[in-house]
Amino acid sequence: MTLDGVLAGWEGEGTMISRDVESGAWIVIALHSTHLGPAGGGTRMREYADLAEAVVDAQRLATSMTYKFAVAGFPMGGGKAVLAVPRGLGVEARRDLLRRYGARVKSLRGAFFTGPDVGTSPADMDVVGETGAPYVFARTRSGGGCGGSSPPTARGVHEGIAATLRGLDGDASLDGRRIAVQGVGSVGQLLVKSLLEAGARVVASDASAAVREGLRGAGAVEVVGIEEIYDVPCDVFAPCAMGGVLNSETIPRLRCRAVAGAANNQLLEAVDGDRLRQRGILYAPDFVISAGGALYVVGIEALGWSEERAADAVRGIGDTLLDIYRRAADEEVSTERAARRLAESRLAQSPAPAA
Ligand code: PPY
Repeated sequence: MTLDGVLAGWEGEGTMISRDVESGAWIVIALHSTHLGPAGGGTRMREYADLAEAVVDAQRLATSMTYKFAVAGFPMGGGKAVLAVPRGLGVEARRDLLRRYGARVKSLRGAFFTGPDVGTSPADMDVVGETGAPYVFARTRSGGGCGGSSPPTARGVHEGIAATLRGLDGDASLDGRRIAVQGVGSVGQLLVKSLLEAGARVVASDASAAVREGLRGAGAVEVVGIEEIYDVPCDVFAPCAMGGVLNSETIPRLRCRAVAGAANNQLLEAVDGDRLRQRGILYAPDFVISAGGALYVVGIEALGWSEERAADAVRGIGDTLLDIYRRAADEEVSTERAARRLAESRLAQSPAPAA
């Protein structure tokens, strides 16, 4: 798609694009909605084929953040930033880019809050925060933040998988269940660990051959190739890598009873939610099950919550999913559509409800 088409076709509030001349990176900040509060969302850093692809990614991720906060009843809107970097960016150049990016975030004067995402870490947020404070969340603990969003994201997904199993057959126990995890990155590896501790049998894959080798060496999980993960017979398929993995090519191959994982934007198109429903596969909408990091970080750093209260919000993801599964069954729609309806009803309430 052309950049004109991408920018014209989005229903969000605005997309800001700036060129970081020194590094050759593009800085894309997409603000989808500030209706319920300032737009919050992580900063993704990776290489893209072109600027249009980076903008589409930022916009889709920003939209998902609006839904994520709305379903959770948080006074926050949805946004996302993408740093589309050139190949081979050096450590120093990367750090300088993060500092200039922080200044860009600060120039928005609080319309956008950010934190880590794919390709950035809490330590990176310390650097962004040098110029972007106070609009930078999930810094390291020594940097004054809550230490990152991956652990609460993984905890929320674990709760969500258990709730999804309960939704399937009334039993939330993970003991003896077979779970296929796609992507063993910062969230996926924590999820694999907690699933194993709960007695699940884990089959895993990762795009990196080195990561697959490491997993094989550790011996606790069965490792399959990146294409084979879709064909694994299992109770739950847990996408924890990139978006768009549930589509007309992959859905017919799935041999799972449910899909419940951490990745953002798992469905390539909304109709893929219907495809899953037609196949009788229970789908945990990604913007619900992956919200743990956002809820924990925003709860603690923006809303002044205690760790206990934030942990309760993360645990609540399980009940939220069960509520959505009931609504979907009652309304005879996909779980994706039921979750969107719930978010849209919250967005229609004005002023924003207090969290
Ligand atoms: C996500 O859940 O995908 C996020 O981007 C989490 C988030 C939200 C707000 C600030 C930092 C990270």
